[in-house]
Amino acid sequence: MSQSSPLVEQTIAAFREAYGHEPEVVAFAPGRVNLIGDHTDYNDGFALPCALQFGTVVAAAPLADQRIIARAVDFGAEQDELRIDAPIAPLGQGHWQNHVRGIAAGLPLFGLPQRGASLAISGDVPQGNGLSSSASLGVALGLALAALAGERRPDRQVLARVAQWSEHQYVGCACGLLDQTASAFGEQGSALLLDCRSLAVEPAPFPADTTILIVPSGVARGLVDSAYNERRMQCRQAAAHFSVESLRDLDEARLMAGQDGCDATIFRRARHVVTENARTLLAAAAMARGDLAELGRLMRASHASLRDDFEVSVAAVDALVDALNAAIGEGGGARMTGGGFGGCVVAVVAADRLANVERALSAHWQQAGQPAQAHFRGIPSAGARLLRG
Ligand code: GAF
Repeated sequence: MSQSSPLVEQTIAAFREAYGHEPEVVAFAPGRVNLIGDHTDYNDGFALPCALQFGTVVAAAPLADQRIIARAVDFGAEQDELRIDAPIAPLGQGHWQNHVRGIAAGLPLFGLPQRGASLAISGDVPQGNGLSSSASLGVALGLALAALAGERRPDRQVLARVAQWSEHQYVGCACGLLDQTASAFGEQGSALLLDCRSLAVEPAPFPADTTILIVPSGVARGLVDSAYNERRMQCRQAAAHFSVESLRDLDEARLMAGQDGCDATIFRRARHVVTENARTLLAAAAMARGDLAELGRLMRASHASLRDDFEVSVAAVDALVDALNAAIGEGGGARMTGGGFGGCVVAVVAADRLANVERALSAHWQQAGQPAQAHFRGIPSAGARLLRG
């Protein structure tokens, strides 16, 4: 994302039109796709996401008073206005304004500065696909507001935490830190191995000649409306049953030893997290060796576990994953990605399998009797940054 990209130009133009002058700061934060390690982040586990080429742009300039005025370019130029020298109330669930309000309320709590500001916001993360439009919005807002108040290089971990706090307190989703960390720390050409306990982030470069394909399933998802928060509670129940601080502390032997007396659903939730953590570490090692066959095997097993043990997949996603995996063969793999309940499928594909995969996708949509969903390549991209200011 550069100063001259259409999204950035459009946001700056909208800022000018709304406020009659130039923005002082322009911040960008990307969306992400997760290759493996889902529903592990809030269990202190591992994940392997990759920041993408699209995200949210926030153009900002200081105001002389303590107001924040925010204009959402993508929502018919709707505007929100709040004061940062008074308690900031959330609106009802589902309002975009809650993201702005949550970040404005959260920044001072995490030691980051802010000041009165006028903002224009626009994004190009495909909505409802589980590609973290929400985290990219939160991180971009935090960066823009902190930069405007003089902190141009805020600690990226703190930025991620503010955005997560805002999701919990203002947006209504008890998410982990996966999405915000990926958005803040993204690296060009690389996925990221996240340890959600120590918060260590390590680059995991892609093997040469691989493509990341992102294929929408046609089933839109919504984190808050879904059973996401319920899954998080079930994981806490599982940790209590196994007497561990979090499911990260459980290994397969202890899991099996503690099965007696455990509710069958709670046991399956725990089994997903334990096995997914192990798969994620193996997947990072397979990427480092350039072993696409092993990466693909792990992605398939991850999908089966999310479908059967964690029960967050849907039939349309399962069918798409099966069609992709059949066409990919040993040259990579495909799985659902993110929170689940619809959204898109991610595939890592060796260059020599791509033509086969494209053919299989056309056949899949025809057979499903559905309009073909446009798929696209994910480009592993850098994390949140200032484009101006
Ligand atoms: C959503 C959440 F926001 C993340 O924190 C993570 O739990 C993910 O679902 C599942 O891995 O994106």
